[in-house]
Amino acid sequence: MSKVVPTTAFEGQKPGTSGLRKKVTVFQQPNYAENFIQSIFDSLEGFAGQTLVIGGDGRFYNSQVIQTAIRIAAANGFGRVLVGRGGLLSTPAASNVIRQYKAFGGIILSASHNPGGPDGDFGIKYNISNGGPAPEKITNAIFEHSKKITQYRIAEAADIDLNTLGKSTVEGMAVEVIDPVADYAKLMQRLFDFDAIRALFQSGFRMRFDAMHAITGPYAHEILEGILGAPAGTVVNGTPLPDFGGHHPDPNLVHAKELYDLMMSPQAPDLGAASDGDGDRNLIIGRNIFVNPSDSLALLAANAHLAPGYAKGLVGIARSMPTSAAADRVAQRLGIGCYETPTGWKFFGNLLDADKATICGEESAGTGSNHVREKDGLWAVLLWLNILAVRRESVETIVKAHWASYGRNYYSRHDYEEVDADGANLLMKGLRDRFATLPGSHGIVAVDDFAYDDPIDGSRTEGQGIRLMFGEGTRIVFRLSGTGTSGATLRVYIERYEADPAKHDLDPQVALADLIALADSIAGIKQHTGRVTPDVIT
Ligand code: G16
Repeated sequence: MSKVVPTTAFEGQKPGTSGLRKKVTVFQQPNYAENFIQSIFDSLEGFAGQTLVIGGDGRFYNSQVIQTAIRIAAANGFGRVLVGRGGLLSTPAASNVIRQYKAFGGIILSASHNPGGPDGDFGIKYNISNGGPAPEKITNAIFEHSKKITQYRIAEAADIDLNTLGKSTVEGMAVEVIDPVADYAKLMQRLFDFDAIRALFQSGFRMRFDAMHAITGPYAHEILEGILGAPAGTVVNGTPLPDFGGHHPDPNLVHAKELYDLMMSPQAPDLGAASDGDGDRNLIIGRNIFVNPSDSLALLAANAHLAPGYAKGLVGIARSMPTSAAADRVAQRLGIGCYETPTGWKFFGNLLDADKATICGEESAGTGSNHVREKDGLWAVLLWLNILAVRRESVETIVKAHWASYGRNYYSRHDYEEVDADGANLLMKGLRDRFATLPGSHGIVAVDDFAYDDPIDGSRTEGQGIRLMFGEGTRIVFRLSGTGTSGATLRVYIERYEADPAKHDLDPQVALADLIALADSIAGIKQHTGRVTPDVIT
């Protein structure tokens, strides 16, 4: 039997850059998750009898909300739910399952790279039938509905056994517990030359993949060590834990410091890689060289033809606005389309569906392609492996040859995390108030607040980051993160293009030192945030 439960609306159920992310304690309030899930369904049409995919990154509270989502889906008339065993599905694997089984959509439970555990973060995201995050039209409708919701429908049924593969029913709705890895592994096998990568490992090539006790552990164990024959021990921290072992599952130079230190030491293997909480981000470090995500996007695009899945070439490259323009230079040389979108993978969906772009990427450690509609951490690692298997050069040699050929986009992102939201908003307002006077000072040639007109559906998105442009590819961008759960996180993105190979060996913090100082003096970072240094420098 289903029942209708009266409820009252919660404030602030507004999806951010990637779904609704809040503290676990917020989600644990009675009816909080129920309201949001019902608001999702109430904002959709035509799903009666259709398939819904449900999965999450295994963080604390994952299994409870999965059972709730199954019951609400049954009471709302879905015909079938596909759920990953153990309630697990990496975000890219969920995207693949939605596409492969022609599902109506999917609910992904994750707060990505944010910490987990009872005091950590939780999140709910809705993906549409193309496998990608819902566009703003839908997320806005969900938010509007969440403000006036008065009831939700839920089946009164026992919990599903999520740990056993197989079929059951909840009030006439079929529930299938599926292997979270199998379909994804097959997809990777179709895209990449697994024989070449296997031969690379056989030749003595060594890597370390840090799964950060998050979702990619089972995927990496099966694909890298199982199918590709990398030695046991290649994958570390490979068991997903509800609190990620107490760490931030964020593959950056602060939270994956152990991997970074190893890669800079004499014991470094040939490749170091990591992925985040829900498996869509990636970190790539060669022996002695960190590959920044913007460079990684450019390098993957320039070399993608070496992998069978991309042998025919790319139709276009898309990147988020704060991502460096390194990929634009590759697109230009290849003579293919190049697109600049706001931050958020959801903005790539239309370009991928319309076959305008093959590879997309973001400075926030996300790269992916038209194989799914999410960024894909393990995909990026496998493409790197495929390239290394064909070129048989070190990561450092490949990166430096790329810079020599295309020039180097010196790039860094400075994050001031969980600062006072009022101060951060004042900082942004202070910059906007000076739009008329900034050009002409400090070498600034133009200033704007990035806006995007989607070339496919014509929708417009405004207020996506303040850009101070200095000409010749030099710029400073200020943006407030849309993924944090307390206070505000200020991101400052700094970039300068250098064509001369003789000047490519600087530490980016040195190469960009004057711009970094200028960012503070123009925006008043210290004054508005009370912080002297960033929390994370990438
Ligand atoms: C999400 C989005 C990405 C975005 C990133 C950072 O990633 O999917 O598109 O670049 O957040 O966003 P922000 O700068 O607003 O914090 P993830 O991995 O957290 O889902």
